[in-house]
Amino acid sequence: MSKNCSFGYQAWIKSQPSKFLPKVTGIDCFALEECKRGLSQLGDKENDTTVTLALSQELSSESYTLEGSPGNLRIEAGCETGLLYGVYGFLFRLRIGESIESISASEKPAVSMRILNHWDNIDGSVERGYSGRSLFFDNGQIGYDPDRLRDYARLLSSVGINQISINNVNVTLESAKLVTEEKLPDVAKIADIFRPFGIKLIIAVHFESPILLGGIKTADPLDDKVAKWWQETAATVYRYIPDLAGFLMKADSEFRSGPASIGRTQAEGANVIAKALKPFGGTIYWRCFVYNCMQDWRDTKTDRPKAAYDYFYPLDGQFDDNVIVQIKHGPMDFQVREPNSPLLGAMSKTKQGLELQIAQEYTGQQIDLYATSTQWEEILNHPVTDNRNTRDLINQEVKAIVAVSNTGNDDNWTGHLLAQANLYAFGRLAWNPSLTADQVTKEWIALTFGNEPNILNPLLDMMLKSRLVYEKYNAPLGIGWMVNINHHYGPSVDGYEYMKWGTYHRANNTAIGVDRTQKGTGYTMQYQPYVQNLYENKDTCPENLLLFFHRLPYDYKLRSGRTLLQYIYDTHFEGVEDVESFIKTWNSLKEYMPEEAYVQVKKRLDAQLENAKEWRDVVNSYFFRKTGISDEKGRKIYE
Ligand code: GCV
Repeated sequence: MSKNCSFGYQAWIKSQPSKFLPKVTGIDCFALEECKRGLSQLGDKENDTTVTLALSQELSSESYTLEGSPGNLRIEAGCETGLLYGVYGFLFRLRIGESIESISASEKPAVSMRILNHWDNIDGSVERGYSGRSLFFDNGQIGYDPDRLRDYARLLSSVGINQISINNVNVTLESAKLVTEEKLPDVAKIADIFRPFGIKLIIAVHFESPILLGGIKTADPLDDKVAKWWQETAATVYRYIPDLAGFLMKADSEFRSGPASIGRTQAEGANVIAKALKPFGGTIYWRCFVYNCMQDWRDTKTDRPKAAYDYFYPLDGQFDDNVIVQIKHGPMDFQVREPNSPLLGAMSKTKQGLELQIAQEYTGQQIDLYATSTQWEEILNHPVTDNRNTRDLINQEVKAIVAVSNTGNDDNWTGHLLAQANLYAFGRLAWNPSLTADQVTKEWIALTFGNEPNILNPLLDMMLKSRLVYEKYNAPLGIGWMVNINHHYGPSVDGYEYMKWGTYHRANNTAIGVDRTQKGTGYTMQYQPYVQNLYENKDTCPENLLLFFHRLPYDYKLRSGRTLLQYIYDTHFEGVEDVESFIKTWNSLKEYMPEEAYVQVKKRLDAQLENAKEWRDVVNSYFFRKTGISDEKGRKIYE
């Protein structure tokens, strides 16, 4: 049985059991059961209401309407999954205190593919997972708690997520086998759990599977035997899971093989699988995270952020129509601040997926508070041309919104209780990218803790500030990467500096940053002219990205009049003070919070404070040692 504790398995759809038996009528389907279930657990409010569920041919698939009147609520949708979304939408509105008769809504998802990628390994570990172990795998095999998985499916469906990949994109021999007859019966059982919730499975596959599993000598996408192997594999997989959404591929990336390693293009690599999936309606999600991870740090010509565009842009028009090229939002790798990838929106004849990361790999690992929604709002607002931003690409060039999941088998799913808000926000923003971070965070707080202003206002304020606070004590002004190598938590200013990963700040005793302008690495030239001009020029470049695009002396004057160096000192001191004020805010909420929630978050905030101090001292000392210049305000910097 699922745990019913208030902050446990039910998360924002947590229940308060009651004896109230609602009248729910209409089409007999899973959504109707979910509606009864949800209402019966909602408390004793509105107990003389009749809820009616009906399909409507006028509504497109997945969209729904809610129409309340005294004693009645009508949910209409274009398909059964739409009804389910309508049910959750209705329950959410009730939960945050709307009265049935005032409910009136018409909802339609902005994009049809709203996807969560799990980086779960067959041994049960989760790559970049900070919330316990895998929900799908255990000890070398498929292993899960079916009740828990059903709760998970409900949680994801309640925010409109409709596809999930279950295994890590770093596919091993063991996880490559998920497409074989040996494993498919068990994978199909997972698909069965998610199906009623409108969620389809994706399987991450290995580029060399034709060799590893098929015994063929090559994985060359232009080899007939390889094409045949993928076709037969697709046919087998679809026999077990007829509604599989497709396959996901990480190729030519971080020591993984791919078409480039045998002289083929990314399009040739993707298309052979696309053709195999096509008869079954499947999609190949082909990641664009392709770069040289063996760079010599002495080489200042190669510039990692240029790689994805260099590989993929020339191939526009060559990908089959069931290929989605999945592009990380930034050209580096999920740093606290990056410009958007110039590849997003650049290819007019290629279907694209926008890849975000909910898992806080570089952003505090669910120890530090970090509301990802504020960053995503910014990503969606990022310009593509003078009159189009990234949000405008959605359902145009961008056909899928994808995120790396932050969940695991911890009781609260996400390690940090407040990180649940990030999973919630992803679903809501993928459904409706016009929502703001403020709106989705408010919704989550209201659903989770109630909407009493005493709780809502301070908590909202703290969560919305959290990303900027994290940024203050981290790597400054978009430079990124000053982090402990491999595990990515805590400061190490030169951690990546002399490594092969292409992630350099190149600080010396007078200057820091990489010149990515036309005169430098030329990266800015990958953007459309409007964005190119914005970043090319120091005076128009957003200040928080200055060191991503420009190499500047420490005495460079920022718009505030402060020097670059003083800015670094100031923000690192402020970051610690801000975390101290988060702790004060959280303490002030103690009386309104369930003990369990208070204690859990308090522990994380205390750990965050230690982390912020460590960052402050390491970063400030580093620059003091480089420059010999003290803090203008005379604060303590270790020598
Ligand atoms: C799944 C980064 C992470 C890796 C991850 C990779 C990717 O490099 O550190 O853990 O691998 O991104 O997105 O493929």
